[in-house]
Amino acid sequence: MNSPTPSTSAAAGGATPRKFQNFIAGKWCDSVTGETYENHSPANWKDIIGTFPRSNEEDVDRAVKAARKAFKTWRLVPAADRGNIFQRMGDLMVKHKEDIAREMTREMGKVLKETMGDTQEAIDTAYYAFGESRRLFGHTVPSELPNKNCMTFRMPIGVAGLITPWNFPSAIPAWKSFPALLCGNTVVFKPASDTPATAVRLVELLLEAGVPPDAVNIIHGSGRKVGIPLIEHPEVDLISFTGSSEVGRDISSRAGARLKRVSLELGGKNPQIVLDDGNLDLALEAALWGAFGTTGQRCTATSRLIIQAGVHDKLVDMLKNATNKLRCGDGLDPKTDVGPLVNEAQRDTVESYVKIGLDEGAKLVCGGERDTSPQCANGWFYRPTVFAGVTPEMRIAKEEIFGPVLSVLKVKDFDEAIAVANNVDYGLSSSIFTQDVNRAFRAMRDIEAGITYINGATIGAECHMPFGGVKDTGNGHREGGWTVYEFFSEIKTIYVDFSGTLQKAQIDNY
Ligand code: UN1
Repeated sequence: MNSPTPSTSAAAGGATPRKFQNFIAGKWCDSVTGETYENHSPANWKDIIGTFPRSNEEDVDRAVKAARKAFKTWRLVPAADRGNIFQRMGDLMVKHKEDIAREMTREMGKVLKETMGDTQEAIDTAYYAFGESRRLFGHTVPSELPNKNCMTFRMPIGVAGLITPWNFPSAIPAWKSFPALLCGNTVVFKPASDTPATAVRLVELLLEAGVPPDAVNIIHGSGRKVGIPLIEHPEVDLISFTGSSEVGRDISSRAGARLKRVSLELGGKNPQIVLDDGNLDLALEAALWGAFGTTGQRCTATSRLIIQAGVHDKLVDMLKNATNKLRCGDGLDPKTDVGPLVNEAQRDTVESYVKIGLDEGAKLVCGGERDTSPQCANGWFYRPTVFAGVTPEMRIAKEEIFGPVLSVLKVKDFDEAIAVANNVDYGLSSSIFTQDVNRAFRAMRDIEAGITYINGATIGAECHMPFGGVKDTGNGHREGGWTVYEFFSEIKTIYVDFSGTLQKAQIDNY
């Protein structure tokens, strides 16, 4: 939770902070607990974004019951009509794109160019949902018996519990809730407690676009008080979660014990490989963007740079010069390259990993400290950090840090690069810089990851492509693209017999 250390009794400028509410059963309301928490801007502790309900399992129960009731009618609305709502949603988000992005930067810190991108990803997801509404295909298949047809339909499942992170406060809730609703499910949404205001904005726009009020519910609060009751509620049919592997494991076991469908999008330790024949200028740009974009707080962030020996020293030198020039500051300031960490705990984690790296004997190339520039005085800023001389068994080479820390590993050849890339428990994104088509294709085949970029950064997935990872990064589902529609619907198989006789499969025809 984004609570400040210094005293912050008033919002910047003295204005009373906005009081945000839950949206349950078609009404904006406080939690039954009556308790609230404040959320502060990570770039400036004195700026209070608003107060938000600290909800509990009673709020969850009311929301799930409303969503269950709404499911009865929403599931019967023609998919194309549901789709039209997402066309309007896309149009509304286009109209409000800049305000949404500005509020998002204020709320979670990343620079405006990136929050505009985050909002654009949600817009693209809305228009994609509109298109998919007319493409929820099933199959028609010949029967093994005469005068009989076989086919499948995609059916809505029920109530979807969506638990989302703070690093993509528009895009990730959009890429879960739009397909969930489009497929005819209803939604109970628990946003991250660091980005509740962006989540409220999304729900307001969904309502304005025409989603029926009790088909979408939002509940603010902690994972323990809201997330767990949502996962365990008997009337929630499916869960979609993006966050850490540790929390994902817990969700999986709770959902598994109740035989619920669950999609998990978890951690990463994403490698960018640069071979001797790679374009170094592009590789540098990609590494900076991949490692320090969103202040390194992406599941897809580049956290390992695996460089072949022939270009290692040169690229590390280029990286050092370029990283030292990056300016930290408020993401709304056009001069800023890198915003703050989202909260104090996140900065503490980064600091502790830098200490671990130093203790393990890695060589600090640059960064490794808080940013003490005047514009960083009241926020959770940390200098973009590069470690060289990192070996595959070090913790900074294996564990997800979720901050602006890049570990550089030197390798002798392509085979070693792939072996090092695969030497982690995660497998979300990956990239390789090479001009050699044979090596590029071997990398596509051999890197253990859900996503591989050839001559690109590890970040920047497009909304119409499957998104997700292997190993501890997930449980086999893919968000984004056509595949997320498979998660949010289930297949019903239909047999139509027009023979006028009772035909018995496997008996009458043999
Ligand atoms: C995440 O890293 O948590 O590919 C999501 C990207 C974005 C989504 C990232 N489109 O970097």
